[in-house]
Amino acid sequence: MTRWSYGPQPTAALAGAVVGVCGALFLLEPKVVATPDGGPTVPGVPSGSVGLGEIPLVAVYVGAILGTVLTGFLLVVLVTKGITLFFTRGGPLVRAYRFVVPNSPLVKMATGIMLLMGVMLLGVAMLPGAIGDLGESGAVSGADDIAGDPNAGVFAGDVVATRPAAPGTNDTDGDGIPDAWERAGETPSGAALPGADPQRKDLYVVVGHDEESSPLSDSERQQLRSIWDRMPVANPDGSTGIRLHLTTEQRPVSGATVGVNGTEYRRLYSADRLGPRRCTYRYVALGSVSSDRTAVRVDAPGYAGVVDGQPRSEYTGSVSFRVAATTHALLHMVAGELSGGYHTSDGWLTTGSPTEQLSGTTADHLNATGFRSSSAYAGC
Ligand SMILES: [Ca+2]
Repeated sequence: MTRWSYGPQPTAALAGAVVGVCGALFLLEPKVVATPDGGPTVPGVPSGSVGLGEIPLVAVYVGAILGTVLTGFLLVVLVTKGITLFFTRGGPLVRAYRFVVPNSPLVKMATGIMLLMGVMLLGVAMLPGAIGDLGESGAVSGADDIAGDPNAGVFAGDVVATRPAAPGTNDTDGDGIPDAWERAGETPSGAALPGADPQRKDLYVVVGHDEESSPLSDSERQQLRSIWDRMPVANPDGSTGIRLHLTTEQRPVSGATVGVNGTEYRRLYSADRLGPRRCTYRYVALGSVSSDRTAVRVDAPGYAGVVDGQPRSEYTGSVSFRVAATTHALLHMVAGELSGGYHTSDGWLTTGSPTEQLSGTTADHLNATGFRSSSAYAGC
């Protein structure tokens, strides 16, 4: 009787190879716990890919090949031992086997092919799952896991917080004009911002006058610029002071008369008059306030106001009365409400005759809050 050869079988080696590949892929499955590179981060979870993402691809392939060879070798040894045991101790089973499977090379080959097909089908069924986890879907599902956990709210909040600010919204110096506009030298709607500096507070003002008032003189313009430049208000570049950019209207304004409690000055702040400068430039009209005791009507905070355009003999300061009143009006516009009200006991914002300086209260306020805007003006 021909004795079986129990040496290594091709089918056993192939089965070992497939099982080895599957085993290697399973053991090296990526443990993705973070989001894709560049994505939002979550507190306590490192950003970027971790797990397989940090292992070089070459090492993965070498590991898979070594695992395949070793597992295949072990499987071949075990199968050989098993077959040996089967034919030496099998008794009736061996006789039954030889009855069903005649000892011919043709039958052995057919049995081997069937085994090979079975192992291949098993391998094909197992591989897609393992390969899918190695692809991009791993990182995406990691992000989904984070979004689905109890910290989902934190995750969503971080997305918003880490998203870059919308273009044109950063205002480093707090003057109410976005940095991007200041760097461009104009607003998106086309209003020029000559000399703007995103590191220094700039205040753009149009000053008009009615038929009864004269426009600002060169001397008054210089006085205004000097007053604002000396204000003890801090800038990000380490300097102090506010740059006043004055535009003087040449044509007189009609209707620059306001009642003592009136808000007619808001009508002067029109798109016809300001054009694209509206909501960025402030507007002061040298006109008339219908009161002997009041010289300024203005919104605090706001964009427009009327200042008495006629000199007042009772004012004895070093600058013109109109300059003092215009400074008072502009400070109301940019500062808004101070702690304890709108006026101060000293400085430019007193209700009486001002000491010609910025009070500590107003300086602290401007340093803390920057320039205010107002929603009382349509479109601003
Ligand atoms: Ca600025």
